[in-house]
Amino acid sequence: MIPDSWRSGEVAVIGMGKSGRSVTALLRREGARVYVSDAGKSAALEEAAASLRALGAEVDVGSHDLARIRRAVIVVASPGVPPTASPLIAARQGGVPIVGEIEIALRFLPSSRSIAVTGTNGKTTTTALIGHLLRALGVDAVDAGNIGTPLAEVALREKHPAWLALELSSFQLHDTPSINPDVGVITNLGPDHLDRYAGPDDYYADKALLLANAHAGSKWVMNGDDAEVLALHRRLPGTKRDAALSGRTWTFSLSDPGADAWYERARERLVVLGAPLIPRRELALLGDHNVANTLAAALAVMVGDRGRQTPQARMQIARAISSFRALGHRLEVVGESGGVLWINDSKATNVGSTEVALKGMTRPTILLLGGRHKGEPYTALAEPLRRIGKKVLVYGEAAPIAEADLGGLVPLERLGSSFAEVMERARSLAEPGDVVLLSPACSSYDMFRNYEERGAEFKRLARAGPAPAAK
Ligand code: UMA
Ligand code: ADP
Repeated sequence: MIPDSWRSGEVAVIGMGKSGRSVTALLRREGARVYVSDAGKSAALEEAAASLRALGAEVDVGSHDLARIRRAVIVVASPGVPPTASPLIAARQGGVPIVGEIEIALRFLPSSRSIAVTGTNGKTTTTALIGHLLRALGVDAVDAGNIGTPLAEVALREKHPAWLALELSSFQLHDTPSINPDVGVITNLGPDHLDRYAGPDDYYADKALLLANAHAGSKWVMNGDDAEVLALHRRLPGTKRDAALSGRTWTFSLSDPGADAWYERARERLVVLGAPLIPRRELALLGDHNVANTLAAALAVMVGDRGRQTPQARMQIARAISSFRALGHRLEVVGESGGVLWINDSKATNVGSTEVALKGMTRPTILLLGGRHKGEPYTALAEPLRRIGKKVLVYGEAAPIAEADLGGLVPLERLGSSFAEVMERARSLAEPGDVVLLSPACSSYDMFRNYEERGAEFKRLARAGPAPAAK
């Protein structure tokens, strides 16, 4: 499973998060010598270090031994470690190849077929839907990758699944040179992660790597409404123009009857591969963007195997779509109290996803916007906010930038970095009939461990109600 050259020295794993831990365990199981290091310092990392040492790995917590990394036979980078981080600079200086955890894990999963999903927004929802539909059809399928279960963890299992629903971020694609899915899906593209990339084109270039190994048997599902996705697809050598070289492509669209899967709005139904699949009302997810995610997922599952296009399979797929529920932190309705509706969209970590959330709002909305700035301007939010925004509360590190972009265009108030204070202010402004929407367009890392913690805190405070008045 691993080349002999890797056994001639040490494999250096950078980062001891989920992916670093699983890939270390996998490499140790194969008998490779592994040095794993993490720049962070915490009790959780110490605990992880102890369990990896027990597997025979050598571990550093709190620093990376750069000289040792420079001498490694291969470096395995965690997706959250940027190429400018010192251990990756050291690896490049030493001429050491850098790969990601997915690249290693794929070597151990030769018999698992895959539907791989990338894009700026909707990856997790689409991946979860694909896994759900496959399982409903009786296929032995597992969801993995950026969705949360490292692929190396799946590779460590005794039994490997027949199919993978594999979510891939741009960071993961950057270091997965042999990615070669049976079906590849791109949900949409918009600027994101500009704190890591020099510009949107560099970010899109990593997304394009999904198609890097396109061949005659490849199957692609592309967003036919997204000019950037179509441009990316066209730019690739051989793709689309020569199916004999690059495989076949299917498109989904929210309006185009010429697409392979489309939303027939006039009759409020999803049409896939020439026949109606399911009425819109049977889909329990809010917003047009989720119709697009569902079209993409159904199409990917159906083109993956002709047996999934029979009338019986279509019925099973439709039934499974109607039983799929929204994932947490994605336009998740927390509840209504005193006529005020609280919605947790903590996973909206870029401007595009917040724009989509605002477009879906039908009541005066108090928007909680802020966190760690990722480099995109917030100006695209002015138009939907003018339509539905009652007030924008900007907070956290991004507050001054958001205020500079949106102040004067929409009613806005700048707050500090206390989330409790932000929630208190939202509550005092909200009147019956309003919505309080956490759709922050930023990452959470300035104030929380991750978006899940931010969303959980929003839900807790939303449900806690006003603090009892002091006696
Ligand atoms: N670290 C170093 N040195 C550095 C920088 C970081 O040691 O120079 C360490 C940190 O101290 C930390 C570790 O690296 O302990 C973190 O690694 P990581 O951020 O790659 O986290 P993992 O736990 O391995 O999780 C990763 C993905 N994280 C990121 O891409 C940031 C998870 O996606 C993914 O679910 C998991 O692998 C399994 O595949 C999360 C994510 O936020 C959900 N993804 C981004 C997104 O969706 O926008 C791309
Ligand atoms: P990702 O894994 O790409 O981050 P998620 O499914 O986790 O995608 O959703 C992240 C955020 O983007 C949520 O706020 C969600 O409401 C929004 N979203 C989901 N699908 C789409 C889409 N197709 N287009 C735009 N925004 C979307």
